[in-house]
Amino acid sequence: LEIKKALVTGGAGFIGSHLVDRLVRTGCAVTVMDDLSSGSVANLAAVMDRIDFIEGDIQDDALLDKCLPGCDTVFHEAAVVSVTRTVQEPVSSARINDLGTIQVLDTARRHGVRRVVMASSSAVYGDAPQLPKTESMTPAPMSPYAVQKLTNEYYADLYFKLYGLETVCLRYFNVYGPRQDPSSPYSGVISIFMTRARDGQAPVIYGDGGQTRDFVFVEDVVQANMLAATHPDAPGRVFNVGTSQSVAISALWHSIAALAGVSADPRHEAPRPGDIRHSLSSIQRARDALGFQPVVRFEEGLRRTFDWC
Ligand code: UD2
Repeated sequence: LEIKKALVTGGAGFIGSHLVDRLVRTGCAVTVMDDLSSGSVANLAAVMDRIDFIEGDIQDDALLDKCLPGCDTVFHEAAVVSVTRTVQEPVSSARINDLGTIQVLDTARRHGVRRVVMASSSAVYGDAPQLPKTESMTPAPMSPYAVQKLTNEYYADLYFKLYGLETVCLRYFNVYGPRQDPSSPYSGVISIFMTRARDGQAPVIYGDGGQTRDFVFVEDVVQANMLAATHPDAPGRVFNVGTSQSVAISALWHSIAALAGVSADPRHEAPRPGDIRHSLSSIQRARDALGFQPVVRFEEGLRRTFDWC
């Protein structure tokens, strides 16, 4: 399958903008819709003159209607991406993450879009003890964010079965890389630790640092999106996107401190409420069905992120 024209919601964000870069490189027409609530046009600087950029919110159905004509593919990356914010604002975040998503799906259906690839999250697994997390496990959402993403998946499945809209959901694990905004207190631990290391400051580790995460480099996430958008076996399915390897948070700080040449000891604070202890993906389904294989090794990804930071 070929992508000729794509809409990327949230295309000015961390993950969305890398996806836009790739789509532009492959020669397809790209429209970006982003309300710039967490994204930034600076992320699109290299491609701005080759895309259509529409500033606006996915709840604005008239605007979505203008973006969709001629699109064969939609990548839906727009969301309130902070778990903490959804805990503080369950209603307004549901408007964006749930109603906004249904609006994207329905507009895509009405315009005869072939496929919609949606950003879901490993958050849907909650803190279930079974490792690695496989897509066949029963979800156990523990935050509004996780419930919202799981709801998105159910709608995606429904739109596939009910209307024949080809939908694919990608459950991202901990994505990292350049453009992950380090200034937000809700940002990913890697961008926070790198900013600290760069400034010669000690980081805060919540809990004992023995919690582990499956960190996947943003370019590998882009690869998963491209496969999900083009592979004939993808529609109607959910796929983990991770590396099947995990790193402890205290070891992560050691790696970053070594990269930066600093030796500050972390300060430990109480564990974050609701923090998951271990997170590790099985990516067998994406590998078997789509040929997905992450290629950026953790050391390389860290170095490339640090070079950017
Ligand atoms: C990630 C995703 C989130 C959701 C969730 C699903 C990111 C940024 N967030 O949350 O969207 O999908 O997974 O479970 O990818 N930590 C510190 N010090 C800091 C910051 C973080 O010790 O300054 C710890 C934190 O307590 C946690 C780990 O580092 O144990 C990772 O934190 P995170 O915020 O990067 O990501 P996570 O896994 O909470």
